[in-house]
Amino acid sequence: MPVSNAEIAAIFSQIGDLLEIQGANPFRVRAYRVAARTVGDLARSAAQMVRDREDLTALPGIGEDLAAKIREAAEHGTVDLLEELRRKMPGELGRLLEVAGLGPKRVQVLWKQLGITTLQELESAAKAGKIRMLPGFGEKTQSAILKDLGRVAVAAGRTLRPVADEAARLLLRHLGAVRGVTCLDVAGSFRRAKETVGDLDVLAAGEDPGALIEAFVGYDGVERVTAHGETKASAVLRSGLQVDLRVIPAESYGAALHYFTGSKAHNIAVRTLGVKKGLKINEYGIFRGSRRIGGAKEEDVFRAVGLPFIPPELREDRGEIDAARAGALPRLVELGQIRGDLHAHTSRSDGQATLEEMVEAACARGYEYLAITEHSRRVTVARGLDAAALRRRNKEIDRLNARLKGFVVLKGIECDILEDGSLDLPDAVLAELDVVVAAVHSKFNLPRKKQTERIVRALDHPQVRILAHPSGRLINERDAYEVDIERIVAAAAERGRILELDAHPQRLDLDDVHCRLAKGHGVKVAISTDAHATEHLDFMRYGVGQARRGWLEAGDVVNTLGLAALRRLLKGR
Ligand code: DGT
Ligand code: CA
Ligand code: CA
Repeated sequence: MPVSNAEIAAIFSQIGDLLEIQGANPFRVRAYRVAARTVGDLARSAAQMVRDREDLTALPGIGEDLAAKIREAAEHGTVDLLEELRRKMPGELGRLLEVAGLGPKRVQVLWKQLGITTLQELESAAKAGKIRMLPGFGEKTQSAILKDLGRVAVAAGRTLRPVADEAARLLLRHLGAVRGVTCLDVAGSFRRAKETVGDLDVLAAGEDPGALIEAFVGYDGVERVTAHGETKASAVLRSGLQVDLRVIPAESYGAALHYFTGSKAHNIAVRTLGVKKGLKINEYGIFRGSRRIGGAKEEDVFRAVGLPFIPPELREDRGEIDAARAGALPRLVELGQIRGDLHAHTSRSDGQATLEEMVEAACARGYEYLAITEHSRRVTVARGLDAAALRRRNKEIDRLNARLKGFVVLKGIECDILEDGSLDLPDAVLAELDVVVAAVHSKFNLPRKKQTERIVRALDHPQVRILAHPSGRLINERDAYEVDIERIVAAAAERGRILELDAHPQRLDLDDVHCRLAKGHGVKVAISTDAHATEHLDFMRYGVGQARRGWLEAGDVVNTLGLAALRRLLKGR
């Protein structure tokens, strides 16, 4: 199997971390981080580009040296520089940086003075009270470290959607080719569309269970097999993702699919309903006494307890059973109902594609509109636009719109919210746009009250329509900033503002719970991809998955509207 983009990105970001701890030149550190992002966000396989001898220096932020390192990573699965840094710097030093409050300087002190190189050692030292004695540390830092260690350990074990989706797609294609296969599904959190998965739970049925198991353990994406039985096997894939395969008899398949889809809390609630009806429900079927009364189809399980089918995304025991019983399940929004995207970048700021390329890609996805929302001037790393550049950009869009039929490019901005809640561009230029998306990109560490007031003030601005990625989290990388989301939702409701569900797989922000909170307040949601390349428009499906987990229906999502209705909504208060 070729080395994946995610693997190359991980190599570069580890190099960045280790260089930083070593005290290397910050520009050099940043170059590796940028390269990690560039490769990680590529929709095409970097390894394939290397085989095709493509010019890698055409990629943003990639010079000759980094291009050579991409080739090295693609060909050998590792890079000499990383191996050398690791020899010099043992353990998990890079991962210590993920702990809140630990920068490279502090990690260096921990390493040099206490010999700490792993999260485990860090925890022991903190518990023993050794950290607060170090120069530049203190009681507060020590307890902050202890508090954050758990999060870092958990985050490290969970896999993001794109990696899980790709692994599942390739594995199902492989298993689907086995003779006599009749059913094949990925259950578990994957099927519930959770934003990250702990492992993949694959279920299969077919004439020849042995052949399925052998095909699985012999799959070339498998790094090592950890269990190998007659109807069940487990393995770790080369991406590090753990997979369980269970081969199920056809008469039990639906019951098993329900059971292994979970969640556990939902299963327990359904099983309890069964008990009240004198039924036993488990992964083998539905039983009255010792007599099997169903279980071949997943619907059998729900029918047995008097419920309609509950979509997997709702199965968290968060009220879905009561809603089902009352006939009040939501009609969840579907990918096919999405008619446009309201947050995208082009190469005018930090995107990878031109305006024309982005528009062509949006048309190819059947959309009616695409809002181009470049960054504003304050976000210098993303080459944000000032008023003059924005006006030039608007003219370019006008010229393009004049040529387009049945598709409209909306003039937008992802306008930076400054520390005091004011916007990064003058009102006059904002008023010339179709949609102003406001976003926080700095001062993540303001106190909760200040951060909340800052954002509410931005929502007060008469031109602001959409608040982008409201919590600011980056999954597995950065927690949400301290902010009162309930207050922001209430403020959005009062002002008729829209909240974004940023569909980038590392953001998925709003999260599921906050989507539902928004819906409860009558606040509309925009599912937007925040695309920085044409292929990123496909992140929409992750956003729709999250929206479904948040109980959203088409009527809750503004980009299910046709252009005319959307324009009315954006113009209104
Ligand atoms: P993950 O893998 O951490 O992202 O989350 P899940 O939900 O995929 O959990 P996993 O892989 O441990 O188990 C898959 C499903 O199997 C889970 O969602 C529900 C079911 N399950 C596992 N253990 C139990 C249990 O002890 N009782 C019940 N009722 N169901 C269970
Ligand atoms: Ca799982
Ligand atoms: Ca599992």
